[in-house]
Amino acid sequence: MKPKIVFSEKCLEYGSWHIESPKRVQRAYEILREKGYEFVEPEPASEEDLLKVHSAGYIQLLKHGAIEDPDTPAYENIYEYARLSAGAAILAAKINGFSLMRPPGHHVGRSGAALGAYTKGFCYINNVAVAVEHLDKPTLILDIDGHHGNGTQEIFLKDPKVVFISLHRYPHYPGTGAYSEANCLNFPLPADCGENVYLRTLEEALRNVDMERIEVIAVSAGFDACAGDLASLGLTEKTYGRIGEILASLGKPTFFVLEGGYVGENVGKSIDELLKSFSEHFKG
Ligand code: Q9C
Ligand code: ZN
Repeated sequence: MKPKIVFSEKCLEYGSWHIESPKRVQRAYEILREKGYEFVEPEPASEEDLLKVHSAGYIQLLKHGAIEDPDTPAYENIYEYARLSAGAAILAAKINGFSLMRPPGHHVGRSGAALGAYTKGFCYINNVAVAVEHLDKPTLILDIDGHHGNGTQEIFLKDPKVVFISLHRYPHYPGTGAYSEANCLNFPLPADCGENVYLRTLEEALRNVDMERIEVIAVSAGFDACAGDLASLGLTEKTYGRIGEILASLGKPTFFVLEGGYVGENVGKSIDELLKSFSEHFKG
């Protein structure tokens, strides 16, 4: 059975002028609806869930909209939109589904911009981190967004229940992820390296993980490594089918949380390839 898509139209209500736009998610939603996926509605994450990841001071600033940076606007009601996106990640974790929500999350650390980066890169709450803390199980977080998941790394660095793997373009925004550190395994890749290099690197990355100790796989599923997108590594939607197969071969309960990916058509098709292939190959 194909994973269910966690989605609420509320996430389309704000920020139409930004590159991280409602259009990108709306187009992906339409494509997945046409492909016959089932959808479920999320609830907002509780403040208690947010405080497992973020500092009380940061949450307070977010509530008051005092978090603007050059990438990450202080939209009206952004706290509520971010809480719903985080709640969708929690629901995806519970049902092994795919959270198709915005705003994304992997660049925001405990108290704002992470690891020396100057901006939060369109992120307000680290959705995947909130879901992983909610489950509280030994987890592999695999970040396939084309940018380094610097916020997620900051949050889980040296956390014994998490292994974090990120494949990303380097040098590129946010400037981190050039080397591995403790439980955070980073695989910097040159611009437009292409599918073969990418998939070989992913397989090598996964060989570093003691899978016996992992109970859940959380995928920070960004699609801006697609050819022509913001962090292009020259991938196509077919590459995500291969990634789905590799993930399925690990045989663990798996959930997915949308990060970047700014061409809606590519995002929708890539999600379909990823989930179709994952469910075809998964033997749980
Ligand atoms: N304003 C995600 O994919 N680009 N974020 C900065 C100068 C920031 C990407 C360029 C890219 C952030 C979730
Ligand atoms: Zn990205």
